[in-house]
Order: sequence, then C-alpha cells, then structure tokens
Amino acid sequence: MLGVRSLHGLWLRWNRRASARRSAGDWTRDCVVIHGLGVGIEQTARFLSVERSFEEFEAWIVGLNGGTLERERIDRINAALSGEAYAAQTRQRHAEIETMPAVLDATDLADWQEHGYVVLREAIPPDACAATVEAICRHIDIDAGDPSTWPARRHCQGIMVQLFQHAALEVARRSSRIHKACAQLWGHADLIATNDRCGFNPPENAAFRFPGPHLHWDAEPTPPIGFGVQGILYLTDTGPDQGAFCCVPGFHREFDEWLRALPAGCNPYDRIPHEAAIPIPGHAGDMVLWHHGLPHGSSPNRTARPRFVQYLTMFPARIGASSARSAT
Ligand SMILES: O=C(O)CCC(=O)C(=O)O
Repeated sequence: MLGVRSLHGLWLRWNRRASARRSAGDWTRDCVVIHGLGVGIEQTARFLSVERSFEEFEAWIVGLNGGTLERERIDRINAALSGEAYAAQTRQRHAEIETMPAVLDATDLADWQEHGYVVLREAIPPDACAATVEAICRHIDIDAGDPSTWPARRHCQGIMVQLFQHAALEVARRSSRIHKACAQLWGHADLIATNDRCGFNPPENAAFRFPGPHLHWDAEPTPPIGFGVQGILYLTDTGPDQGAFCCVPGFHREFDEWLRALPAGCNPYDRIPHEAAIPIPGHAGDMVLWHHGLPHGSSPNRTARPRFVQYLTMFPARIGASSARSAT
C-alpha cells in the first residue's frame, strides 16, 4: 500500500463501482491526488475504464513513476488533503518561489486582468524545447523535418499526443519561472503542476483537416465561473496561422452576466462569439496562460510547419484554496 490519502476512494469512484458516491469536493481532491502522483487525468480514466484491482492501480502508478514513488510526493498530497503542515522540503520550495523576483510585470498583470491571458516569455530554454520536441517525435514515431512521416503518427487523439511521462516534460513542470508566474496569478505558491499531455498540430492538406479542439471551456459554463488558470507551452515558434492557440479576450469579465442573460434552455456553446476569437502566436519556450472563463481552442495550421506544444498549468494544492484570486 502506498498510503496515499483518498486514493482508494478515487479508485472506487473511477472504477465504476456502484457503491461509490461522488461528492462536490471529489473532483478537486482527485486532481490533487492524480497530478500529485505524477499521472494524467486522461490516462487514469482510461486505465480505470476497465475493471482493475486497487493493487493493480497502485502498481500502475508506481510503474509510471519509473518504479519508485518519491516519499515527498506522497507526503505532500497527504498534507494538502488533511490540512496538516508540509514537510520542510515542500515549505522551502514554496518560500523560494514566494521570494523570487516577479516574472510577470505590471503590464502583464494588467493585461491578464483586462484580456484574461498573458504570455510568459522564455518560460523554458531552447534546449528544453528541443528535447521535448524530440521526445514527442519519438513517441509518435515521426521525423519533425520529414512531412511524409507525419500522417502515420502514432499515439495521437486528434492533435493531442498521449505522452504524459518523460524526463523532458518535467523541465516545465518543475520550472521556477512557470511556478512563479502561476503563483503571481493565484496569489500564493502552494500549487501542483498538472501532468498533462502534449500536442502535435500538423499543416492542413487534402488528407488532413484540423479536427479541433474548437472554441470551448474546460470549466463548467455555469455562473459563477470562478477563477482558474490554464496553460499551453509552445515548443517551436508558432505563428498566428500555424495552428496557434486562440481565445476570446476579455470574455472572463462578462462571462457570468452573459450566462445569466442567455434564454432558458439555451446551450452556451451555441452562442460562443467565434468572430471575436484571436490567435496568440509565440516563440519556442513561450507559455500562454489564460483564465478558464475564456472560450478557447486551437486552430487550423495553414503553414508548412507543424506546431508542437506541451499542455501544463498549476492549481492550488489545498482544498478550499481553489477560489483564491489575485493578479496584483
Ligand atoms: O491546443 C490548443 O491550442 C488549445 C488547447 C485547449 O483547447 C485546451 O487546453 O483546452
């Protein structure tokens, strides 16, 4: 037994046990446990979509962590969920991030307030971008420089690459610069990095049409929308027509009112203002962080170069801190 608080309950609920009931806090707790253990939400859902014993589940988690799970990870999750004090190593990390100089300046923060997104420049260095692109290419079995290899790519769901664990992905997940940016937006450094996947958005052609994701929300579109931060890290230079991330700037400020004004029974998705969406280009290593109230999605790649990305954000570890809001 790993001794991870709430893991058994998660397994019961996700393994489709009829006896397992969901409570309002379950989702937040599950996110802390899953990402805290270094696994992805989507891959966990897939693993538990068939009957698995709890022992198999724990062994799978350990396997994904290279055969050993750091004690610090488990202690951190347990302290976050119980409200007990963190171990010294975790407290020291938080202090380092709190005291490091700001990475988002006053203009960035004003942009965040007004537009609901900000671009963190040079979030990770060029060699880390190149290593991650290399890891993606190996995983999907393509040559980034040879378009003839792109159609046969493996381990993809649309433009999503099902790569969740790799040493190269850890650079961004453990980056102080990214952590600091997220801490500035959330107002504190007690954040957990998501173990999200990667993306490969190849140029459109006769055989490939952009499959989405089109404009959507990952948060439930019901008021109050609350506060949440999402992120995407460009691993190669990405022009506005190169399958760039798109969003409707400023929508987070009017979202609740907009939702309340919709006619009864109207699906918010039918009213997304597509014409107001803009692409957000960036250089390799730049990271777009956006408020979860913005309609957002990717876009068709109309160039000759594919887009490579890593999806990543950070969210509060302590239950109840999720509604914290600060960008000042
Ligand atoms: O890949 C993109 O540009 C969009 C990503 C997205 O829609 C999401 O992370 O929810």
